[in-house]
Amino acid sequence: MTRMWKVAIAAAALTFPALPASAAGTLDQVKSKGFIQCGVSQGIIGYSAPNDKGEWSGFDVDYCRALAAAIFNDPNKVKFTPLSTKDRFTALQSGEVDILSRNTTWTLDRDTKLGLNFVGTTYYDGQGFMVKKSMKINSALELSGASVCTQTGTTTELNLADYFRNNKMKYEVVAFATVDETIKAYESGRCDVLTTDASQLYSTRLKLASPDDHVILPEIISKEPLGPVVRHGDDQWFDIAKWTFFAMLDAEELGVSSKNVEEMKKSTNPEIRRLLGVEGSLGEGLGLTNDWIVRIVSKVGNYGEVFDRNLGAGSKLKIDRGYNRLWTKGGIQYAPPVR
Ligand SMILES: N[C@@H](CCC(=O)N[C@@H](CS)C(=O)NCC(=O)O)C(=O)O
Repeated sequence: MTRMWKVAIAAAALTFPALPASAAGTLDQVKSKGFIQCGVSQGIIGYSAPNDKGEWSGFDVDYCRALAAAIFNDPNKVKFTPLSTKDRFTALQSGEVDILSRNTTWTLDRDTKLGLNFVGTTYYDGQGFMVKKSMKINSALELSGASVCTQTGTTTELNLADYFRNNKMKYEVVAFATVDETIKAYESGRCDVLTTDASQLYSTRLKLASPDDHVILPEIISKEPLGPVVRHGDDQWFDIAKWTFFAMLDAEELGVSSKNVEEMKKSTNPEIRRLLGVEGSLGEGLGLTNDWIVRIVSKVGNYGEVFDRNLGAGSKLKIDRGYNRLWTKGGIQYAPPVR
């Protein structure tokens, strides 16, 4: 192929992201390279952050580890690409990553204009505000005239504009490309307020020199359904991505966890037998083995376990499950059945 053609095809792939050559057969490509390339954030405690040894952990990280467990029976067969808000979608479109698992809000615009598919809502979030306690502010409605730090290329910026316009309040936006710059600017007093998804405010507060000097205001001004994203054009990969998430929810609902999964294989409950591949051949439909959910749950855990250790009671963040409780426990997390 001449260089001119290569350039033309690369340009077409970016213009019509539904058609990149790399989109079809992601499972086969992943299998042949031996790992999943997973796009994550650049460092948000609880979601995706590397430790001193460069090992990544977090809620978004564990989703990719669950995919790796399902495919390779090894949660470590993942490489992580930290991506800024600005670069995250192009990295997926161009094939630099196989999947994006990076606190990304599902919106109509993103779902239809980028050549991408949203896998589901792994975390129901909403946008909030943080201010210094010394400001003695109790409500976001007292923020007229404030300067607000945020990140570029986010839904956060758009909601901020809507909220202040709707409430006829003035504000000045100070936007940065990275989370570290945003936090630094807020901490050094370049702005009065920091705004982002509420869960991230808790994690961001932990990064500040004196977290107790900052408060999160009660208002939640938007819906931020966060979830993984894949490219258009590869339904098998899309199915694997969706059902990995659903399997983790269904496992929690059926009381199957990393602690009891081996024991549960002996269960007489038909739903549990299907979930664990003791009966039926549901994994084959995805191009995986029939024990694919056993692999996920034994190596990574069910949804509740993953939530708890990264964001909930078993983590530093201690975020309440809230909407992210199962539908059987008063929340809105509801997965289609494994059958
Ligand atoms: N959920 C929103 C906001 C997501 C977002 O990226 N927020 C920033 C603010 S803390 C962030 O995660 N930064 C981390 C990073 O850039 O690595 C979206 O999808 O646009």
